[in-house]
Amino acid sequence: MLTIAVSKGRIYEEALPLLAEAGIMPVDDPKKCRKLILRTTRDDVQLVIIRATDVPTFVEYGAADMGIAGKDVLLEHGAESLYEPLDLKIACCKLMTAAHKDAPSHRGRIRVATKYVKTAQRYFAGQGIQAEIIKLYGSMELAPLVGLADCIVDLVDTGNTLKANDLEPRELIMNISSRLVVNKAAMKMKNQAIASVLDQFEQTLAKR
Ligand code: PRT
Ligand code: MG
Repeated sequence: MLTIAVSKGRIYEEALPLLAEAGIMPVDDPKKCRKLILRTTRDDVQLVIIRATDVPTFVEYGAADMGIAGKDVLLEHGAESLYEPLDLKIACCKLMTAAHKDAPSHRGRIRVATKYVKTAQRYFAGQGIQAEIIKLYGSMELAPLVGLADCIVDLVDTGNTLKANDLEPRELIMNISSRLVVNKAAMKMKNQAIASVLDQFEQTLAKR
């Protein structure tokens, strides 16, 4: 049995066509049922539906053989323990700094609100900027508005969320897309099954 970890939401939606090309179609719809393990049209493949940030953990421990996770999540998790053989080029966005539209560009020590603590630390250190990082779990956009932070580090797609809160994107930290990750032991033990799925994903991507 090959177990693939996927998060509900945009990654799931954008992964479905890729999976379908590999003959993997979930039998249940995770939006309509509460099942966390989804059987598929392939008897030898099942999906586990988990939080986006948990995907690297499931794959690292071998609870899932493969997974689909955003590069943002992988950077923050530290992905040395996983193979990352394929950029699936889905759920694309940008990891950026953002600040109030009227705020001056930062000088000296700054406070940054984000859920990407390690990635932000690495980024500001690389820029030679002294940053105090404040960990939040959501609604980062609020932090500059209420004086909790000078700026935020968050994902930006259309920019509408920033705009709606009088913020603007400032510096690009990284272009983000979702990656296929594979457990290192599974890569050896289930090589044939994994290689064939990888192959089919690659062929589909090449056609896009
Ligand atoms: O929602 P949950 O708490 O379960 O977890 P999650 O937010 O990590 O999951 P989900 O499904 O929202 O995102 C999963 C992955 O999708 C992320 O890890 C990214 O790799 C990718 N992705 C792509 C995005 C976006 N685009 C995105 N725009 N994830 C989040 N956003 C959010 C962003 O954080 C901000 O709040 O959308 C808002 C900005 O969008 P715009 O269009 O207004 O700029
Ligand atoms: Mg979300």
